[in-house]
Amino acid sequence: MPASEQNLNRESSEISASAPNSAAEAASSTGVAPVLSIDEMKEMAKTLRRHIIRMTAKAGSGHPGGSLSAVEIVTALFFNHLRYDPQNPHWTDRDRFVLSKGHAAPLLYAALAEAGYFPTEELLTLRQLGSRLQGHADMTATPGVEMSTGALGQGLSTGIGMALAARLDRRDYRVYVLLGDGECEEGQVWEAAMSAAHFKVDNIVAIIDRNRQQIDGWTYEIMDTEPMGEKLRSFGWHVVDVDGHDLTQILAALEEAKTMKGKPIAIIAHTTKGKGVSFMENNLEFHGRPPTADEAEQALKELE
Ligand SMILES: Cc1ncc(C[n+]2csc(CCOP(=O)(O)OP(=O)(O)O)c2C)c(N)n1
Ligand SMILES: [Mg+2]
Repeated sequence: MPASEQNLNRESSEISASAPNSAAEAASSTGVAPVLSIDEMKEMAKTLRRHIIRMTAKAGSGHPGGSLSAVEIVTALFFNHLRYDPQNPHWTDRDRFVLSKGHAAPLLYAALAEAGYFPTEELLTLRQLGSRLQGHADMTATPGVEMSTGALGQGLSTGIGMALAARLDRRDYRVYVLLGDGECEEGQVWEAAMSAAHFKVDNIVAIIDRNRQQIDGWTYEIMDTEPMGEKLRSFGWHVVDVDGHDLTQILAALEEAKTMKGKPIAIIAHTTKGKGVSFMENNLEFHGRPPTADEAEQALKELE
């Protein structure tokens, strides 16, 4: 039986998130994260998009729109910028990535698999009973998932906790939190924003996927979050705007963030929901509906 099938057929009891066997194992890195060129990252972005289409089509449920909009953000992080070790997910000095918009789990799983945390064949078990790839990110189930998310509004708070822990422990890892723009309507996001500035947390980067849509409408219709940059600046953040589909701009902003002292950094990434598939772009329907078999076929053709 090919490895892919073996994986799909594994019982849930055989699949458990990899935990460190000892404190020494958690402390030391045994592998390296990939660092791809811009051209290689463009290919990787397409690969991640194809995974998202296949996974959600096979599962018959899931959130393709908000997964597709953040593909370049996650590609730049996982395949060029972040420090981590897929062989040792609990390595103490790894950078932390928190997917606060936890419904974009298909994107996170696709990146984790391509980064080497688990086999890519496992991606097709998305949302199956017993799979460790559930509909929303679960830190107790999936290697590489730092925080359980899906209830929107909480990721920035937990990310700040991780960043403050680094400071207390005198470690230089950094924390990256990806938020949705609709998610930013949650009050907790602004409590977190206020505390990050107050405590001068400069080892955290909040990246806002500014696709201008949420579950059932445009953000300006449901609850206008503009001017997002001015709001964050008034809370004491350093804010950078980028084209969220331009890898060079995203990477430049991430590098700029590393130089910031005494202030938290927000990157507002202007994106298109459903990016990369013509009939999904800016189409609210695909926030939480998977492609049908025919739609998946057409999408995959566009992503060749
Ligand atoms: C606390 C909470 N309220 C409501 C939801 C239901 N919900 C899931 S996704 C979503 C819209 C999120 O929009 P946005 O943050 O803009 O995500 P994106 O556009 O990136 O998919 C909502 C309301 C939730 N997951 N958590
Ligand atoms: Mg949105």
